[in-house]
Amino acid sequence: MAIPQTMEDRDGFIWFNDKFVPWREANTHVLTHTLHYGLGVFEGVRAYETKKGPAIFRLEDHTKRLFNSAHIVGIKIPFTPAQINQAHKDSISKNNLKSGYIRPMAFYGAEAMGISAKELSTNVIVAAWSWGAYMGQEALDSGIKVKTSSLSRHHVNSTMTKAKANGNYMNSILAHQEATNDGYDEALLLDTQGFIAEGTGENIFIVKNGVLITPTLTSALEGITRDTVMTIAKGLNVKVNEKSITRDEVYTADEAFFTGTAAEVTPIKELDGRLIGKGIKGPLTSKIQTIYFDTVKGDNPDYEHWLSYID
Ligand code: PPE
Repeated sequence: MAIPQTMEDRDGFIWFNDKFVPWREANTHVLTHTLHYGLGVFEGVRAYETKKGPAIFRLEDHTKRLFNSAHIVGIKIPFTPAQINQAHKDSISKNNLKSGYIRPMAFYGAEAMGISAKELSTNVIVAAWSWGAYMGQEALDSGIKVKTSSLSRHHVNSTMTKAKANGNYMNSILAHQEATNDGYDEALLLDTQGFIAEGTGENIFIVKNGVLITPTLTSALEGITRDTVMTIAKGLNVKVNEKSITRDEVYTADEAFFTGTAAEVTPIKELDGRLIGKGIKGPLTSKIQTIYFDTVKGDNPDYEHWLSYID
């Protein structure tokens, strides 16, 4: 029987502080500051196979968010955005990928310990590997079962959710564990006021009377897929409303779906045991999902400017 491939034991190369190192040698010390306290920033980016070869979707926007995240938490990235963009492209070509998921991350070194540590170096990696549908093809086709989490999304004045910061994901992992242990596919987190915030790694949309509704961004990540979907909706002349949403508004919505680089456009068929609409992928969700996949795969000339081909 084939031994399952782990994330550390595989062939390929990882961009690590401006050099490509063999995959199995891309290591860091156990006293690395970020490993102890979680202060680091990262992105999740996808490259898709197109007729003109692999293309990275909205690369510049992801890199901008990476630098914004670093700025929010006070990390200095010792590379330019152009260098990081190039590292993404090179990671795809160096690993001979036609498509894949790309994970850039900036993290502190092991020069010192303690929360007071100041003289820390910033390390940057960009890793790329093949990664299919985040929750499986069935999820994209038929939708998922979601549970409102007992855990709140971070308060706006706690870890600051506009930073895609490593430590924020402890909240996501705990919520995801709770939901999946209870037999659901994913969790939906409320903010500290009780309004809908986001999934553990996705923004949420609902559809009501033909209008697309999504929470304001006070306690959620400023999702790039969220922005893509809002742009697609405007192109379809569908009204988009950003506002506070309550969980019972989701129960009574006609359709609902999650968006994210990893999750793409994933329909939600039920929340807390209540079917949403007919409990299937709704018509507007379906239309947006189709346009989304056409867009990322380079089959939509309207949005080709979002693609960075590998040169
Ligand atoms: N909210 C959260 C909390 C989040 O982590 C993501 C991305 C989003 C919203 C959607 O953002 P965007 O990808 O820009 O549309 N989550 C990333 C990490 C997932 C993981 O399992 O790791 C992702 O989708 O790549």
